Amino acid sequence: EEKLPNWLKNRAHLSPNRPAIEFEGQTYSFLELHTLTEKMAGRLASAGLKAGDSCAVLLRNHIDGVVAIHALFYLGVKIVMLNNKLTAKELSWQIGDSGASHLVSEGSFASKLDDIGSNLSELPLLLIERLPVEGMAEILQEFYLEDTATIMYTSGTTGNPKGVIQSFGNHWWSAVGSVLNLGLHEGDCWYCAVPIFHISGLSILMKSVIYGMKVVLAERFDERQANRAIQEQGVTIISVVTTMLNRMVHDLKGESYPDAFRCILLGGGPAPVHLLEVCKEKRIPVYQSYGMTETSSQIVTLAPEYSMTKIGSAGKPLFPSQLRIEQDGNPCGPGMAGEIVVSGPNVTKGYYNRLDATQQAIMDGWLYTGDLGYLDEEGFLYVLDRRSDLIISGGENVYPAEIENVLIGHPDVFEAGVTGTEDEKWGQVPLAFVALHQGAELSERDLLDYCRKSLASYKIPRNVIFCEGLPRNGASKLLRRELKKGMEEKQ
Ligand code: S0N
Ligand code: AMP
Ligand code: MG
Ligand code: MG
Ligand code: MG
Repeated sequence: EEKLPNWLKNRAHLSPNRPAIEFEGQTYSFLELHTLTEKMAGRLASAGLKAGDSCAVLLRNHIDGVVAIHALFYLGVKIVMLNNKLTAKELSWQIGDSGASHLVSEGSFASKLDDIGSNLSELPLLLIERLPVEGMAEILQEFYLEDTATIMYTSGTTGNPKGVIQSFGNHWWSAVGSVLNLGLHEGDCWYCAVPIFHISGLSILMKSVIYGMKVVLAERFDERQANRAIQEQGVTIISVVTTMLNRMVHDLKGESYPDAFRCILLGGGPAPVHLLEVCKEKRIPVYQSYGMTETSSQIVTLAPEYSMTKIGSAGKPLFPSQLRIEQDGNPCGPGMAGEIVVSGPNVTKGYYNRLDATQQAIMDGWLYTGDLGYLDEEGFLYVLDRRSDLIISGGENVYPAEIENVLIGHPDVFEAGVTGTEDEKWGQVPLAFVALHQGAELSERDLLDYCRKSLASYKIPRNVIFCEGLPRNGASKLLRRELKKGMEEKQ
């Protein structure tokens, strides 16, 4: 079995004095980060965590969160990364599904933690600021590439979210694939304002220890702060979703970025061509990418030399990865649209405890993404459409089925359909179409308040449109893409 020396420990051995991470004005070297991590590992071990456990974590972007994540790796504990925007109900479901033995979190989530505690009364909760003062732990000296490092939940087209298994090898090869494309410059510094519970953020932490590169971590995204970090604090690379890039460009106005700033890695959803053109005009170095939780971050990226001539394309696969377009089991030629199918050592082995979903998505080592696209004559990928009705709002995934299930749960609701609608700020937001039971009376506001108990705020429909019935095909399957047609006709 292939293994590598414990990443952060090894990095602290090789380049102890290099800056590892800056948070709220304080910079920690790799040696300091390793020392903090060793201590935290000891404290987590005294609190009961041991090798082979899986542990759910609910954390902010914070130095203590980064230390906690590394400490769990040191202990050989699999980490279930929880999206901190979710409601207690959504979180409880994921924690239960993941089989996590503990929940590691922090006091700032107190009210959510209370509710999770009443749903999962047996689950031990460890607050990182209230761990035993010290403890000794046996630290993993090596990471086996096959071993599970992290599990991240993504919602499905129907039914419940699935835990994507990411191995140490997936993370390693993702970091290697990225650097073989972007290169590594002396003094590189990556700005992380994307959440560390998403692979967009976690992959930056992985790159930091693997490359020996500094990260500037922001607790939350603020466009002025991000622009200032680039202009004044030596940031050379930043990861963003479209909403963030929009806000940064707007905030920049007539100002520009220094020459040393070399890459805005844009991922997590579609990029409007007009925004890419504005960036091109302003000489803002945007690298479009295509990737997903299942590929442990970008798997396709537009290389520097093509960023201007192939505008709108997501680029070519990273060196360790492969891609093809398929329709009805046959490969598509250039220009022909079909499903995007990918493979490589960064691609997940499957979903936690979901053999069916895994076998449906992965065949012969190839992942069927469900996304639609085509390759041009030179092999550049153009993404045309997202997997089954997926709505992406500000880089967060919203599945219509998940919202529909909540809406239908209301006693006055007979049937419900959800679709995405364009939004200038978020790209898309969900829009609900609802038919009530005969004689029922229910206001939009009451129905949305009802949704708030179950759904994260970014999943709450922008509006509810009450209607007589929903468009269905002969087999009575809901035709989500026709929901808005009815609306246009009525207006
Ligand atoms: C866009 C962000 C930063 C917005 O957050 P912000 O401005 O801090 O909002 P809040 O102050 O928290 O809330 C204010 C109000 O706005 C609502 N709201 C917040 N977020 C959203 C949203 N996404 N959609 C709709 N509404 C939202 C709040 O609800 C609140 O309203 P009220 O007051 O009514 O409650 C933030 O959303 C954000 O960080 N987004 C990015 C998330 C992300 O990283 N997604 C990527 C996930 N995908 C992947 O990781 C795979 C691809 C990948 O790896 C990648 C992606 C990007 C870049 C690089 C890579 C890579 O390959 O490395
Ligand atoms: P997630 O794993 O939550 O980040 O979701 C990944 C999904 O985002 C992909 O399956 C695509 O549907 C979508 N996506 C990612 N990159 C792009 C892109 N360049 N263009 C269009 N959609 C994208
Ligand atoms: Mg904000
Ligand atoms: Mg997403
Ligand atoms: Mg009902």
